[in-house]
Amino acid sequence: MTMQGNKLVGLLLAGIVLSACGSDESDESGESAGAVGTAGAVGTAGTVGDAGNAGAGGARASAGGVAGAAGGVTVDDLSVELEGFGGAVDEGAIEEVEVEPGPSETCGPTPVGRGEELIDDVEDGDIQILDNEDRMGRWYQFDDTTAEAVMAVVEDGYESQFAVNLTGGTFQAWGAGFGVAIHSPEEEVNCPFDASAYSGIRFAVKGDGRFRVTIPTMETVPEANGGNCVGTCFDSYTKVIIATDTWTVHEVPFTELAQRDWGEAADFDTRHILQIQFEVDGGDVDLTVDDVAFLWSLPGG
Ligand SMILES: [Ca+2]
Ligand SMILES: [Ca+2]
Repeated sequence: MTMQGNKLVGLLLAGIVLSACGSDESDESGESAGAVGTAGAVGTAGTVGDAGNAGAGGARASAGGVAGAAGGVTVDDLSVELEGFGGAVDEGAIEEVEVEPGPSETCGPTPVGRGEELIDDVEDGDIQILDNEDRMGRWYQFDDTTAEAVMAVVEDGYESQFAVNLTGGTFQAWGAGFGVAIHSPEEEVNCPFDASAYSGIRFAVKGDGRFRVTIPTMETVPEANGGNCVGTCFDSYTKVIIATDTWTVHEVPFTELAQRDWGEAADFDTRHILQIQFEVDGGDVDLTVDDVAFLWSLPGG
C-alpha cells in the first residue's frame, strides 16, 4: 500500500487501539525459564506521509475492521480527522469498528504480505532490511549478558557477497541470538507484520551446530515489547535446526513451529509477526544467516 495510506490508517488507529508498542531493552522475564526474549528491536525513522493515494488507506481500514471483529475493544468515541483523504473512508463506518488490542499509533497500519517474499539479502552491506511490502526494520542481537557476542555484516554470503554473522560466548544462561525486526517504524519499537499470505519462512545458514529459529508474535510478547502477552511471556513459536559449515537453505513452514510450553499458551497468529530470530540456548554461538524470506503459499495450498 502507499505511504499516504499508512498515514491515514495510522490516524485511525491512533484513537482506537490499546497501546502495545514501545519496547524495553531488558528481557528479565525470560531468564528464569530459559527464554530467549525479543530484545528491544531496532528500527528506523518512519517515512509516513510520502506520496500515495487515499484509496489504499480506505481498503486497509476496512480490513482492520474485519480483523477486529474477532473480539476486543469497542470504540465509542473515536474522533478522527478525515480531511484531505477525499472521502475514501466512510467516517460513520469507522466509528463502529471494533479492534483487538494491537499496536499503538506509533506502529501505524500493519503491512500485509503480498508476494515480495525476500526480507533481506544483506547485499547493500548494511543491517537495514529491504523495504519490500512496507517492511522496515533492522538486524538486531540479544543475549543473556553472561558473555559477549558480536553481530556483523560479513563477506562470503550465500551465493552472494554479504550475510550477517553472530559470534560469541560462552553464554551461561539462556543464550544469545540475532534476527530481523520485520516492522519497526521507529527506534526501539516492535510492530507486527501480517504474514498471513505466506506459509512459512526460508533462510540460508551456516554455523556451528544446533540453533533455533523463532518467530515472536504479539501473542507471546509482553506489551512493553510490542505484544499483548500477560504472564510468562517469550515462549514464542520455534524450531530446532542444525547448522553446518556449509551454506544450507532451510524452508520452515509455520506449521513446523511450536511453543516449548513453559510460558503462556498462545496461538500462532501469522498476522502478528514481530521478528524472526536465530538463537542458541547457551554456550557458544557462531551463526551466519543470509537471504531471509517468507515462503509464498503454494498455489491451491
Ligand atoms: Ca540492507
Ligand atoms: Ca547475501
